[in-house]
Amino acid sequence: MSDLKNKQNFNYGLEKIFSEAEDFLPLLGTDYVELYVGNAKQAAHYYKTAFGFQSLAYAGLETGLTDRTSYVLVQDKIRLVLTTPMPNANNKEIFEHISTHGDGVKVVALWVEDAVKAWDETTKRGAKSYLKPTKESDKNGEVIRSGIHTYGDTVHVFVERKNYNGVFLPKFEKWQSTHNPTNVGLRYIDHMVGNVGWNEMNIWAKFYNEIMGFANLITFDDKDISTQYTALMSKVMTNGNGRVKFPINEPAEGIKKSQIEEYLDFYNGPGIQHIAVATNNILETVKEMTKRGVEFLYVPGSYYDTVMDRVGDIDENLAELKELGILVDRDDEGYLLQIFTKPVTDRPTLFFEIIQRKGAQSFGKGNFKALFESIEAEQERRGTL
Ligand code: TYF
Ligand code: FE
Repeated sequence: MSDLKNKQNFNYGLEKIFSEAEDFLPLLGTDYVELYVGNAKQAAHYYKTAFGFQSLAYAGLETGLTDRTSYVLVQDKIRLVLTTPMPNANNKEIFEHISTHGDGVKVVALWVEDAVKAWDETTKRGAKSYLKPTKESDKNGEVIRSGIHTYGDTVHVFVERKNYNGVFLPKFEKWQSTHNPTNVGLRYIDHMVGNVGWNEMNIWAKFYNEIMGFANLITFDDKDISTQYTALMSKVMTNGNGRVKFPINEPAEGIKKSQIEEYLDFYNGPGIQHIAVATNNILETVKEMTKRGVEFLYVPGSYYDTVMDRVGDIDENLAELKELGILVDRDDEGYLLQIFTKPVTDRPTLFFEIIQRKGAQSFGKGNFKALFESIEAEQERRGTL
């Protein structure tokens, strides 16, 4: 934490920052992200074909699981689980999640050394339990999972897998698929952003601070994040070692309806807005994803007329960035390249960000205006602005 603390452009001092020894919720990283979807088989095909994920594990009728079917996909450190309910009396939660929200993120699972302690420490600070510590085992060892509720119907599951060497979790089998597209260079989850309701950002920032020991890394108010028409506010929360970052957005007043309100209307409440995944070569990654049919937000060519004045020298070729619509921003430490997909579901809810960091640890504040104008153009087409 100490090196992060020295960085001038970040906003410390609002809350207590926990040193490593005091960190009551040490996180090793993101373990997996689970989406509840209407058709897991087809979603898995999409994320493999278009996003370059590989088949990892499967659980369903063939493996003795009767209430749901789950496909687990992997790309470097990212694990994506796609789950759909089967006719069964015990899984109302999954049916209701899909009918309320459409396809969306249910579980942001966090990798821990001790899932019992993670549950004890968070529930004693006021977290609402989702899953009491539960041991599951098979011939490959034992996994302990526990979980708590966060905003909306989203949950955090703590996964302790130090005594496990199976392919994913007990009850899952290795998935041998005949369809194995190559990866597109996605490496790890950089951050996952939640949209919460009006005036709820501070409530959830406080939740991550007091209940999960996170600190506020940066705050963007409605002056930082607004266009002529719409506004929002955002607080980036980070865990002690910086491996897990959760920005939280809330809508702000503008002349027109902000993208956050649009999300809340279509998702029927708070939830995960975007998953940002890191690559070492954004040009290649985006070229490949575009070829495979992923749709990215369109950025007006005029963005590239002034970008160099703002960011100075960069390694990449401007014409190539322009061709793909990749955005660039610089801070005290370096620069970053980022691009946003259009929503990946029919509802204008969940989307992905592809990000390449070259020193910069910030979030692309210099791109907010151009980005939000692109999003407004999409809202306009949908008639939801
Ligand atoms: O995660 C971030 O902060 C950036 C910018 O609705 C951003 O990716 C912020 C809000 C938003 C979309 C992107
Ligand atoms: Fe982001």
